[in-house]
Amino acid sequence: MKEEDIKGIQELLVSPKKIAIIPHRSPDGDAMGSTLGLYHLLKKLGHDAVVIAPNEFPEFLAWLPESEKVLVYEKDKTNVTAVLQQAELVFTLDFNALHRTGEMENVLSKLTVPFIMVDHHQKPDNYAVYTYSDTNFGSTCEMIYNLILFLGHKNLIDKTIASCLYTGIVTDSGSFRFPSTTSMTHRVVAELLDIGVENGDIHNALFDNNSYHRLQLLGRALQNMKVLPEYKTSYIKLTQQELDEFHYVKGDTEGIVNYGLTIRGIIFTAIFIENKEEGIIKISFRSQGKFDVNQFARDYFNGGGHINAAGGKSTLSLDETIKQFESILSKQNFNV
Ligand SMILES: [Mn+2]
Repeated sequence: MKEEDIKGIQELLVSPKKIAIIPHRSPDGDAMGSTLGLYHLLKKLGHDAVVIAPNEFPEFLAWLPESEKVLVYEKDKTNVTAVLQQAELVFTLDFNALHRTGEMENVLSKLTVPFIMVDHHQKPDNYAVYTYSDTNFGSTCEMIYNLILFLGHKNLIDKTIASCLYTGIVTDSGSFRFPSTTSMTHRVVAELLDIGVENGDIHNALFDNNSYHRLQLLGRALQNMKVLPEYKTSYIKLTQQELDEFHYVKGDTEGIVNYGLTIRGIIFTAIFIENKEEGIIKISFRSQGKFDVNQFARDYFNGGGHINAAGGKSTLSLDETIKQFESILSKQNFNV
């Protein structure tokens, strides 16, 4: 981070302020961990902080300290809009384009107060007065840890803040196995453990909380998997009917996409999930090595993300979307 940006943020935080902290829509462990971690720090500094999620966060994150105080825009648009309009400062964490907040973009884009962005995705928009954006980081939570140090508040990191930050680091790194995991990541985690993070309990809370239905849905998803060895590609599809059959609740399909990469020789995988309510097919892409799914998602499926993990969507039917996907594969170079 630039010295003058750190100074600028310090100046903004010098007197108590009403601060809104925003994760992206359909927030994940990193989005909720970073926003709540920063929230607890700002409260300790005497600010009137609030986390405002565009929509509901998944159940497996409900143990995060004070997640019950998170406001959900799409559940209560009128009141939450009023809260947003009173904010004197806005942090946007773990995303870099306001459309990632869905409908909430309409409110955010009209605010005139300063925005601060902390994020690790590619190609940030320039809506923020201070932008801390770096794709070398595996998680926004690791960047928030750095930001707290830059601001001179390391001594304020307690077990609560550390647990929030640990959550984003562990979820966004695939439990420390993605290549974005650095020696610095492990050093930060070591510090967080010294502060008292109960890593075993957090792993249990995050990963050992399947419902019976979710595992059955996973079983169906795996049976639906197609493998295209000539393109080193696999993909999974799930219809709305299948989601209904297994009593789908939000978060149930989280992580299923990753199974496609665990097949020997596969470097590219996708999951296509039909969403009748929104009238779209939601797509997640994963890759190993240099095959750039961020570019792929941007080029063909109205999305984006990171080089090895990205999302997109399609307004075609599920079958047509998959047909389109398969036809694009022949144009890709998988010998990267
Ligand atoms: Mn992230």
